[in-house]
This record gives sequence, C-alpha cells and structure tokens, in this order.
Amino acid sequence: PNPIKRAADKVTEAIQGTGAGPEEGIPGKPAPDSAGVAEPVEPREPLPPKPDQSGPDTMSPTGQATGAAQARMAQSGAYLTDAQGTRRYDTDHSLKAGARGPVLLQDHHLREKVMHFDHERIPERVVHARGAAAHGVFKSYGTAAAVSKAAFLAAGAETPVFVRFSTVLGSRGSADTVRDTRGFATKFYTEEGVFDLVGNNMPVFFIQDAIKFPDIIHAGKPHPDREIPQAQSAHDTFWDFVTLHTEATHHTLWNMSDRGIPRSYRMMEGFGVHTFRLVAADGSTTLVKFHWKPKLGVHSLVWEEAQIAGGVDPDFHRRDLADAIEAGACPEWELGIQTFPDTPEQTFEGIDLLDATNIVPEELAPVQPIGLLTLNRNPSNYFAETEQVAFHVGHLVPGIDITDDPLLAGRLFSYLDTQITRLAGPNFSQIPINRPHSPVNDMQRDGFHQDAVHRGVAPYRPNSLDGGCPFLAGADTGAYIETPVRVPEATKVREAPESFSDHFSQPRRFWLSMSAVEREHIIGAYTFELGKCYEQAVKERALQVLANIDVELCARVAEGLGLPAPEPTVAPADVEPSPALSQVGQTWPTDGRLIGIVTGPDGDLDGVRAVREAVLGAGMVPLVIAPTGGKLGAGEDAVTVQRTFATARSIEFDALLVAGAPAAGGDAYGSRDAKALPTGPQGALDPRVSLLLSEAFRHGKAIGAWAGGDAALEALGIAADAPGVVVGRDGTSVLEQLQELMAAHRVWERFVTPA
Ligand code: HDE
Repeated sequence: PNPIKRAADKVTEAIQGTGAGPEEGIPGKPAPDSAGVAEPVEPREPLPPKPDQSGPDTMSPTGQATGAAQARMAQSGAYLTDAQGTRRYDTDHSLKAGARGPVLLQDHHLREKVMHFDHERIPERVVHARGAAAHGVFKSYGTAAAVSKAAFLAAGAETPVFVRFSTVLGSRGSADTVRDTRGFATKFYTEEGVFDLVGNNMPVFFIQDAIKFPDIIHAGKPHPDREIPQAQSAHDTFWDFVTLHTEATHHTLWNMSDRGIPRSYRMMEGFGVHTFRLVAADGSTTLVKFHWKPKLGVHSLVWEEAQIAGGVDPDFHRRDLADAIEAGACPEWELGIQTFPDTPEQTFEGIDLLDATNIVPEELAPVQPIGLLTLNRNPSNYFAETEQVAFHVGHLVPGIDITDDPLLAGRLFSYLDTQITRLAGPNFSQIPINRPHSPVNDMQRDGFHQDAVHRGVAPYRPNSLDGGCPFLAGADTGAYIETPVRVPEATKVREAPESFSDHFSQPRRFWLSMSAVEREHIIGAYTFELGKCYEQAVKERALQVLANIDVELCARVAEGLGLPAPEPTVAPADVEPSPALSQVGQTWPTDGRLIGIVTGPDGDLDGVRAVREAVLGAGMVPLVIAPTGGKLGAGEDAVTVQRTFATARSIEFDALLVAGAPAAGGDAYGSRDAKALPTGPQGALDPRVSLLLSEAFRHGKAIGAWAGGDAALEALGIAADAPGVVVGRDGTSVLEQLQELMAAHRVWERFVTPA
C-alpha cells in the first residue's frame, strides 16, 4: 500500500472522528490545521534523488563525505530536527502565551529558524551572477600528451568535471536571453589537483589589462542612480566606455553579433581567451589557445525571440540545459587547442598572443581536438553546487602554465580575492563542490568555516615534531613547477606595448567573415543599442568607431539612427576573412530539438500519434499544442496535450507542425474543414495560433502542415511554397523534410538581406 495514502487516510479519519483523533496540543500527533489537506503522519525514507542527480560517493581528504553521501548526511533521519539534531513536534506555530496571546521571547526554535532564514542569501557574484551548471566527464583523446604532461590529458584519461555557464552583467534573478557575453567555466577534478578553465563564449575580451576591469564593469552594470537597466548593454554608460576605449571594439562587435544571444548553452563555443603555456614531460613548452566546440553546432536566437523569451521564459537557457540532460540528450563539446611555438616574442603571424583582444584565425592555426566533454548530470541543489562553486584561473595542474598576458595576471589575483567575500572566508575549497578529488595536505589552518579537524602539532616547514611531514614533491613526483621563463631586462612602466594599439583590423576581419544575414543582425543590434542611448555625443562617437571597422556598417547604422555617417579616421585594414567565424552555411545534428504539433480535438489524432513517435525516434522532443490541457481522444490511444494555446509561445519550438483533419471517406489527403483547425471565438484561426505561426515564420523556423493543416498557414498569408514551409499528405514525411531544414538551424532565406 502507498504509504502517503495510508498516512493521508489516517489524518482524514482523525478529522472525521472515525479513528483515534489527535489530542489537541499533544506532541507527536498532527494537528488538523486545514481540514481536507492531509499531511503524511508516518515517517518514510526521503525520496531518492533522480537518477541524474546522484553524485558519486567519495570521501574528501578531511574524511568528509561528498556527492550522494554528503546529500544523505545533510538530510538524514525521518523526523524534522532543529540545526542541533533535536526533533521538533511543531514548526508552524510560535510559542505564545495562549493561542491569541503574545509570542514569547523564549521561543528558541522560532529564533533559530528565522535567524537562519535571515542569512540565507550570500552576496551574488560581482559579474557572472546568473548561471546554470551541470556535472559531466572529460575523456582525453591523448592527442595533447606530446605537448602537455598533465595527467588528465593522457590517452584514455577520464576526469569528472563541473561546468557553469553564465551571463556577465545581469544579477542572479535576471533573464537568460539578454544580449551579453556568456561565461563557460569548467572545473576538472583531476588526480593531480583541480584545473579550472574559466572561459567565455567569445574568444576576445573588452580590455587588454586587468586594471580596467572595474571600469568596464561599472560602465556595463545598471546606472548607479536608478539601478537601471538590468542585464543590458543598451545604455549610455556602456557605450560611453567602449567608444572612449577603442580596444573594446572587437569584443563589442562580437556582442552585437549573433554570438551575444545564443540559442542554448548546448550550442555555444567556449574559449580560454588568453594564451596559455603547455609543458611537456621533456620540459618543452608550447603556447596554446583553448577552444570548446559544441557537437550540436553554434547557434543563436534572433533578437525578437531573445526579447520575447526574456518575458515569457526568463529561465530559457537554464531550463534547456537541465531538460536536455534529464532527457538523456547529454550535450557534448570537443576541447581543442591552437598551438604556437613558444618564442620570446610570443607572437604568431604578426598577431600578439598576449593581447586578449586578438584571435588567431583557425585558418592560420587549426583547432586540434584533444578530448570530449559530456555533461550528464544535473546538480541536485542549486545553492550547494552552482552558487557555491568557486573557479579560479590560478587553479592549474602540472603541464599547464600561464603567460604574461596582463589581463590574465589580474585575474590570477581577483578570483581568489572575490571568494573571500562571496563565500565568507578562505576555506571555500572545503565546500563539497570545490573539494579536489586528489589528496589535500596543505599547512593552511583555521579561519571562518573551517571544516577539517587537522591532526599534528607542526603546521609549518621544516619541522621535526610531526616527523617532517608533509614532504615536498619534485618534478618526478608530480610537483607543479613554474616554467623558468626568462624575463627580459626592463624598466618599470605603466604602459601598454605598441603592439596592443591596433584596435580595428581584428574587428574588420570579423565583420568581413560574416554572411549577409549575420551582417544584417549586427547592423540591427547596433541600431537598437545606440538607439537606446540618450547622449548624442555617445552615438556620434560610436559611429566613428564603426566607420573605422567598415563604412557600409557605419552607413547603415547611421541611417537607422538618423545621423550622418562620419568618414573613417584610420585606413581600412587589409585583412582576409576567416570563414570559421560564421555560424551559417553548414548542417548539424538536430538532437534534442523541440517540435510543436498544433492540433485540436477534431484533428488527425492518428497522424499526431505517428508524428510524435517519429519525432522521438529521431532523438527530438515532440510537444502537442491544443486549445486546452488534458487528453485528445479517448481510451488508451488518447493523445496527451503538453502545451495549451495559453502556455505555448513560438520561442520554445525549433519547428512547428500543423495537423489537419482526419481523412474523410476516400480522400487520403484529409480535409480542410475549418472545424479541425484551432479556431478562436469568432470561428477564425485562434489568435494565439496566428501569433505562434507568424512568429515562427518571422524567426526563420521550419513549419510543416499535413492533412489540410496548411489552411491555417493560408489564413496568415504564408504560401505553401514559401521557403522552409513543407505541406504534405502525412505528418511523418513532412517531419523528415523539417528535420533537414532544422539541420541548418534556420531557414536563412526568410531574412531580408540587401541584394
Ligand atoms: Fe572573470 N571574474 N574577470 N573573466 N569570469 C569572475 O570571479 C575578472 C575575464 C569569467 O561561473 C569573478 O568567482 C577580472 C575574462 C567567468 O563562477 C571575478 C577580469 C574571462 C566567470 C572575476 C576578468 C572571464 C568569471 C566574479 C579582468 C574569459 C564566472 C565571481 C582581468 C576568459 C565563473 C568569481 C563562475 C567570474 C574577475 C576577465 C570569465 C570578480 C578581474 C577575460 C566565466 O573574480
């Protein structure tokens, strides 16, 4: 028998007086607070975690359990207790002098409960506050073993990882789909210690020197007087800074491109941005840039979709990641490296490798795959894992070293420092999600939130009292040894090298590498963002920056703003495009794509069933959309409705299918009887369906119809032979063609581009 039901029956009996009723005020018996709402009265085991949420059982070096074992310890036993483990019989009523009398100061349970609640919030990250994360595994191909001695890069090595994606500017509760850079931070729990690759979805950064980080972030964050706008770069202070500070031009252009509004975290590239130095077993060194390449391709939203999603589903990316993993559509990325000889100049083909506003085109230095990342498990507790995870660019393992990039130098200081405020002290590496999976034997002691009970009396070196323990490792026993790089003789200066002063040729390369439709999106983005600025001088300066990238770009944005286009002040750089930068023109797997199937009670339900099966069989997700919730049809074959006209919005779907009516008589083509189509109050196409279909059409999504469902498209003026529209006799053959269209991500021909 179901224990919950049994318990509920007992309470009902008690309330109705048919059983042994609870005696008022007696501990151990439930009080019938709200008649009819039954609460279980018998203890039972807590629900087991969902399969994808149970972490591995491991013990930390300090003897603490981690993963699933830790989760059980945090919530163990059948009865509610206070924080000291004492059982409580009531947690809903304050202790009072009589039921209507004053609350007593001596109620220490009330005091403890509310005190803890008062302190539940910790400071959010100063940047990258809004995030979503997942556990996974990194499997090394071994292809980097020749250039790095890192154990996790050896052939066949498998390393647990935790990846956190984020937006940069917004606060913790802001929307996912804003135009912004995305964080892509990976913690590798290697056997040689933790390695963090704290990257972004764009390969360049706004600034070349960390000392300017507070400035760019102050400029991007909401204005300090009214604290608006939230999570936006479309405001005066942002554009004021990036136009006064032209080294920001390249990153700003990436932000204004489709890369600023990813379709999904699963469909983003990741970049280490800085140049790192790999160290091989023989001591030889190689300069590298890290790249994450998503198996599903790099795809973006269109701007209107991003804006609608901000209101309709602010959790769009967070939900997408968690749902995909829960459904078993585990996202994958290949880690790759571009390699460059470690010469004293640290340049490649004239590109300064220490300038984080530069890329090295993949056509000049191909990205070589070195391993596969699979995200396969959702966090079981957002706060414990996603919020408390602490990344740091200085978490390095033997075989991976840093370079003199001045942006990286500042980060090496900043990431440790920020955790002291955010995680309240220096012991954040003892929080379960941050614990290394390799033994820790440091001599750091005490401090706030010290979890370890250290043994011994001599936390110093050298010592004789603890037998000299712990001992120092050497190169042959896996010690991290900094590469003995020669530092040129120099004079102390506060200045940037001359090679950091070209701010326009790399942005020009990016612009020239874009397809026509991507250029239109960029023009639209600049026109929107600058149109949101109030200061004329800021807009004019921004146009000057654009003129220095490309005169056509500048002229089109100027036209949109109603301002004259200035002449360039620098000669256009003579650069070759890098086709690898464009997101358009290839095809990718459609795994996990969402297909909406619009129908109604009189629709071709056999056809809907067949299409659902076909969608699932193709590794995608079918969602039936109908006027109301519940089931369509009767009996075992009834079709379950996943979305109603009230809850469905086009942004959720990668493609839509409209079902017509079942075939009448001998007509195999179905019927165009209006009754089968979803109608609104006046008998016309339901306005919510009109919106759904017209938005999907405008956003370049594949649309299919069968058995007369195309009458809905016709009602909207969408021709059956319009690009990306497929009309057929049965849903499954229409679906096959939709899948081909979706492989290109969007129906690009629908976007108007100048001839
Ligand atoms: Fe960060 N950055 N950053 N950043 N960053 C932080 O660290 C900082 C930079 C990046 O999911 C903070 O723990 C400075 C580049 C990611 O927890 C902080 C500079 C890149 C995340 C910080 C940079 C990044 C952060 C805030 C200029 C791409 C989120 C909370 C020198 C390569 C990590 C925290 C997560 C977070 C400082 C520039 C990526 C304040 C000073 C370049 C993905 O320490």
